[in-house]
Amino acid sequence: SSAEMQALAQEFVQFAVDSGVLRFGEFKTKAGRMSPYFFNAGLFDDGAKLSRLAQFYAKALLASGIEFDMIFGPAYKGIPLGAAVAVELARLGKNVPFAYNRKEAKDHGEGGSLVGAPLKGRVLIVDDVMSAGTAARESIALIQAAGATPHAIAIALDRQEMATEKQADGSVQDVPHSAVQYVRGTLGMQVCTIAQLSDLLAYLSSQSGNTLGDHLPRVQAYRDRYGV
Ligand code: OMP
Repeated sequence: SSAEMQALAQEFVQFAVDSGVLRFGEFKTKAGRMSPYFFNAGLFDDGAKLSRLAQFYAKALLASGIEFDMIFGPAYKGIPLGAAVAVELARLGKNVPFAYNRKEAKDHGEGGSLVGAPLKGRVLIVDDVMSAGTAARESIALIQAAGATPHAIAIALDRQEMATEKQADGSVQDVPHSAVQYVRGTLGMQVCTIAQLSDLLAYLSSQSGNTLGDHLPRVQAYRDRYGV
């Protein structure tokens, strides 16, 4: 139910804060925006944290009802995420093939930039965060180039901010919808998120009276400027 998903999202935000994955301060995002918060999935950096993270993805995925034939974890951060989710799903009785890519093509040995199971059928991309949508576009293009179907994306955090789009002249511009809305609406893919910016705002609101709660106005101001 949606109440269960909201509880899961709150539990997840707490877990990310406790793990030092979700931090507050001043950070520059890939799209060049100055953000008062940053989610660094690389800091789920021991076996117990990675295992718990995978359980969150698996719960959100099962609740979403999204069907898929295999998992793709985009380099670099998506590789351990996709692997961990594949392991957790197998543990729950849903064993699916798993693949990932290299950023640099290899010129010897197995060759090519894809590793693992052949990309085919309905592919689920497992990644960390969606902001402006650049990372998602790259994964989608890669799956299409391999002749498979980019069917769905699972991410831990949807930052719910304006997507960017490449213009005909090569420049990059903000557009008035989020990357997730674009992936769902224009590309017709399914998107599964463990938590989104609105869950983070709810969490910070619940922390009023302590130092975490003090970050609320800055995160709200960021949403007012870049949010959708
Ligand atoms: P987009 O490609 O703009 O959607 O940004 C997503 C990517 O930005 C992620 O895959 C990360 O590499 C990075 N990122 C984070 O990891 N955490 C954040 O809180 C924000 C970003 C970001 O740069 O926007």
